[in-house]
Amino acid sequence: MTSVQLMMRYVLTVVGLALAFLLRAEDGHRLWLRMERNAAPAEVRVAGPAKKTVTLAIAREELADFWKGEERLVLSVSDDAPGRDGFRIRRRGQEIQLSSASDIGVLYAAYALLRRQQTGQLLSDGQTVEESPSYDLRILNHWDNPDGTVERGYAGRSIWKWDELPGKLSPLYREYARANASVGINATVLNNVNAKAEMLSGDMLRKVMAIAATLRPYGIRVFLSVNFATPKLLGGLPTADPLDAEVRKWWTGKVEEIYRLIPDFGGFLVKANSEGTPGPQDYGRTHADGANMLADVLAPHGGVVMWRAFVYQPSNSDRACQAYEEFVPLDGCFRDNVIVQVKNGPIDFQPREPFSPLFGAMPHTQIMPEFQITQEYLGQSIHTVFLATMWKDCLDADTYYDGGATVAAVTQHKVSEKSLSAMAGVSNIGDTVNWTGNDMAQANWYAFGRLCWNSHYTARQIAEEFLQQTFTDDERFVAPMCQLLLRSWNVAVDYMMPMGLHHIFAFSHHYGPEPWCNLEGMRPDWLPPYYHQADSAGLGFDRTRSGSDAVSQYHEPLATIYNDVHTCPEEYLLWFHHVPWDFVMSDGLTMWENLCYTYYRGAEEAARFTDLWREMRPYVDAERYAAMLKRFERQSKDAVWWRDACAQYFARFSARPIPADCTKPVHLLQDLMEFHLDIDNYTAADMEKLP
Ligand code: GCW
Repeated sequence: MTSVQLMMRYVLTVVGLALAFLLRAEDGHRLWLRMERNAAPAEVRVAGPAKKTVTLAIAREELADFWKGEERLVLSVSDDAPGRDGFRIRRRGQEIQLSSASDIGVLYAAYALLRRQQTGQLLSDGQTVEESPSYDLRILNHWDNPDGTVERGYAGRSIWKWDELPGKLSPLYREYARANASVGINATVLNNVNAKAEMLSGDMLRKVMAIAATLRPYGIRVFLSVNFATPKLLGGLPTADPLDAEVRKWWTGKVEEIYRLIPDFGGFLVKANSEGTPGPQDYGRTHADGANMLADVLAPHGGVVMWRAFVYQPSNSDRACQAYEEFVPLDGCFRDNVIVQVKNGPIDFQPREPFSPLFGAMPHTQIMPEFQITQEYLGQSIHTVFLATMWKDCLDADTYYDGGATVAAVTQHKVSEKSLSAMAGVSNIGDTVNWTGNDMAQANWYAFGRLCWNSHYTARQIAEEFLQQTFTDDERFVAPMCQLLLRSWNVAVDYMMPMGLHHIFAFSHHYGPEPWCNLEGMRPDWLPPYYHQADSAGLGFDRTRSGSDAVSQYHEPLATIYNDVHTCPEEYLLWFHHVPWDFVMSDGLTMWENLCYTYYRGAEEAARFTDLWREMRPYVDAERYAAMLKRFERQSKDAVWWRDACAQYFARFSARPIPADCTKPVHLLQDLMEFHLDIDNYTAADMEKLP
């Protein structure tokens, strides 16, 4: 080896080591909070009497550590500042004042100021900014089990380390609290709605107390999911009948025990008489009887009941109609501290659903939306799908209640006398180093918080902010990636379930297509043919007035618009109609042709995402670049898998060829039908096993 070669090798080694160091530094763990710490603390003063709270100390420390501006910062809690967690930031010359009626409002102001710094939205002299949240309760729902597994979790195991608690506190708890506070999330349900009774044992409650204490300074209140049969399963009572005096007494004692440990405990989330969970109907009582009993027990302590409306039975009635049928007759029967929690769509977090008709149908009841941040039905932690677009679609949809009110307006009680508002998101968080498995899926956690805070934010604004803070503010990265994120939901819908198709997933794990899945003896409403209804005449579920009549659950003019195949929005066509294969759509092509072209278009766009990501290489650190590249590549392969499976499978019914200008399928239908993916909790290694 010549000395020049030796020298080169040395240089390369040093560069390699430096790169490796940088690479470790960017494992995604810091989320969107990647500010550099100041060498010397910035000047921050706390004014006024409420100086001493831990929350104010955190606000002060965050700004001292990360504020880079020349201005002095003054924090104050004062009655003339915005309340309800809101805040005011005012710049006067060389001073910036951050004030709120509460210390948590001041902390939110601190994070808002740091976000402005990170995204280049500095305050000019004399400028005042005031913010207050759209929803009172901005709450994550963890579907985490006491054994550390996470239902529909794709990012490792639960961050709650029950085995180590209460003695040992994982540093993750504080980091979690900080990340949530930075986007305004102020509540969390620690455990799965499919709740174990043991969650309310004395031992578990002491563990919950330890978590609550860590989250409290960041303004986050803890809630628990409860199993309705807990008085039987844990308390040894013969019944869990909500109208039974002993049952009520048991809950009263349990709730007192909880509040002795956790004085600011938030309340209960309940999944009752749903997918086999126990509930008041087991005793001939209604959802209102069940919810109100718990609400009465919690009320003296200021607690709330979130009662889920995700209910359906394997009956003859269309699954999409059932929640409405059960809940609307109960309108006005719920206590003031009950909120009925409604999934955004009438079925179940499908790639695209119309909004649930329960929004706008229960004016005398507090209703809250539940969104799914974890991508159970959207490629899990492999596919990049930015969900703010989908959630905005729901929040901005006009329910036509009382002449016109969006889902956001209805759930923020803009049009009723109710007061307590809330929005829930099923978390995508696990103990994997980057929290969400997919670095880009952090955007969905971020977006959920931001939309709870202000449902008027646009998906674009949220995507931009996220990218600037989490990756780089270089426009050559932000502009194209923002476009990608904004397209990503539509693209996923195109390659999975276009035109209103839904629930044609592989059984149980819901990753990949299985429109043919027809397991013998299984509930029909858990099988794809129930939803797509493909036959020689056409495709789609007839929910018109002559079908299941789901359309009539919507206010006019929507009912009529949805009912008519010619006016039904084409993105919901196969949701509301059984459409003939040759039905001519607005572009002049038949339904069958459109179906094929949409699948092909989705797959092509997914492939372009991978190409675009390759172009982003100069702007992204090596570790996140490589991890995301693997995922984008898999996503484009999956899109082809979906396309080939669905186009070829439905061709069997349409008896029409896939249009000649579509490329030849990559997979044979028979092979895809014989493939069975055996996964429970997805890991990156599983990617290798897919078609
Ligand atoms: O989407 C379905 C999921 C279940 C989940 C259920 C629910 C927690 O497949 O895993 O159970 O919804 O929301 O209750």
